[in-house]
Amino acid sequence: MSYEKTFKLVIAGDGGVGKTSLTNKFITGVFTDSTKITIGVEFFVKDIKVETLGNVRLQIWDFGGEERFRFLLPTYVKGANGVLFLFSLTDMVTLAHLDDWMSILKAYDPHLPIMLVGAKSDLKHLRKVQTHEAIDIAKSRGCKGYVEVSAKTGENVHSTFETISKLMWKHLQKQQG
Ligand code: G3D
Ligand code: MG
Repeated sequence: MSYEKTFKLVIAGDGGVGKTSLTNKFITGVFTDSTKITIGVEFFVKDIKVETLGNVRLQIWDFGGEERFRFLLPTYVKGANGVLFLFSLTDMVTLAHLDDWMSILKAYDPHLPIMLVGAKSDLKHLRKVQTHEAIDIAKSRGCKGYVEVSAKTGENVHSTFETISKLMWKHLQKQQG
């Protein structure tokens, strides 16, 4: 099987928003209640079949969002084809941090496809960010889409990776003219 469509996908966002849980759920289909803090960067590969694209190989970079690893970020986004920016629907501050990340990502590639992802959608009673607020922010910051996911229930997990795959392919084709 050939993988001409190999993408580097960066999972960005603050510590604790659910990056590792989402990645685990997507890769293994399992939600684990206690994830360890990600030190530096963790790296995964998953092959999927995407409607209209065919076989896609995703290299997923799950970043330790903790402040002390920030210095790694510019190196880490090098060669990225797309980004899922995660925030927790239970914590407005994690959404406010989108701008910090955007400046780093845009400096690397102003047209890099970035999807805004509201995580932990199952925690309805703890929700602090409304869907329309997140959509407004996604639009105003030039994100290519907005989706709400739950690594716990699996809601929208697979489709999120499919959508970003399509966006990355479109972007790559533009780059290659
Ligand atoms: P990070 O990789 O962005 O730092 P983690 O975040 O994936 O490590 O998740 C941080 C905490 O949030 C974990 O709980 C994890 O179980 C929880 N979490 C992640 N995604 C979801 C989700 O979709 N639903 C719910 N209910 N919880 C989620 P702990 O207790 O280990 O801190
Ligand atoms: Mg993590």
